[in-house]
Amino acid sequence: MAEYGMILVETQGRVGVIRLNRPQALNALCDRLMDELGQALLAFDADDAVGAIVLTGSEKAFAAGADIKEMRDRTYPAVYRDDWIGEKWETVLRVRKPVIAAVAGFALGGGCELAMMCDIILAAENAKFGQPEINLGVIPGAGGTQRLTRAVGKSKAMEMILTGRMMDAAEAERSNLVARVVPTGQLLDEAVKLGERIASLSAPSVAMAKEAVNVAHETTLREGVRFERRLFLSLFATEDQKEGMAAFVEKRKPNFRNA
Ligand code: CO8
Repeated sequence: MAEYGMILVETQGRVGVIRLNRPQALNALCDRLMDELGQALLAFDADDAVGAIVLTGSEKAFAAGADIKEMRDRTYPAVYRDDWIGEKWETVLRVRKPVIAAVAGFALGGGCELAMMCDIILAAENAKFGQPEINLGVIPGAGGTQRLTRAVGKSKAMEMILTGRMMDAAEAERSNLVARVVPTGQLLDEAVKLGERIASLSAPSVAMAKEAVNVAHETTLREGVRFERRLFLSLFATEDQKEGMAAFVEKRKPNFRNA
């Protein structure tokens, strides 16, 4: 497995685990970290032995945002020319396998945006989510105004983005920002367990289910349902559909071959 300087990467069973590991800066998302994260995500996505990916940080911080020290002197012509955000920040959106964000501690600014780009957020009891960019004289830049609003609704998103207020884990669960809250010490185990469950299922149907849910954010209901139907019907071309339904009828566990 590749060696990285700012992340730790391992597999636990069929789950690829990426841990952001820049403790002295609360996992602030500098360019190098984002490059490494992108490489690790694409490597797991290409690895047939991996069925789901968990992205996590430390107990104190998932990530306290983009690196303010690195960002402060950037100029508009340079960030525009380099397609800074698109290039470095959106790799996670290209991953076809499910990505679970396991969030403990701070998920602020770009950290909250990164978690929201993942497919499922599991929160530890000590998690804190926020978009504090307004305190720095800017606004969210990696999708925060859009994804937070879709997740929690306009009023709460406005309040958080206009004031920088943080939301704790209980509020995040109530507001549908996260799937579930778990005890802080059990976060990684719970995330890996969830990843294992997903990885045990048929990979083509998992990938298509993810794609179909994501389309709900991008299109009308009518088009979305049409898209879902096309994917649903296409799964009848897989061996796993025959196996899954035969196993049900024969009252046994399916043996999916991802084919
Ligand atoms: N960038 C750089 N360094 C950071 C960051 C950050 N975002 N957050 C924390 N650090 C550093 C601190 O500077 C400090 O380093 P040092 O010891 O060298 O001074 C170290 O981490 C520990 O931090 P604190 O001493 O501040 O720890 P506290 O426990 O007292 O406070 C907080 C924790 C509340 C999380 C506090 O650190 C904080 O407010 N951090 C900044 C949060 C923030 O504003 N995030 C938004 C950043 S802007 C952004 O994300 C825009 C994204 C746009 C899209 C992406 C484009 C690339």
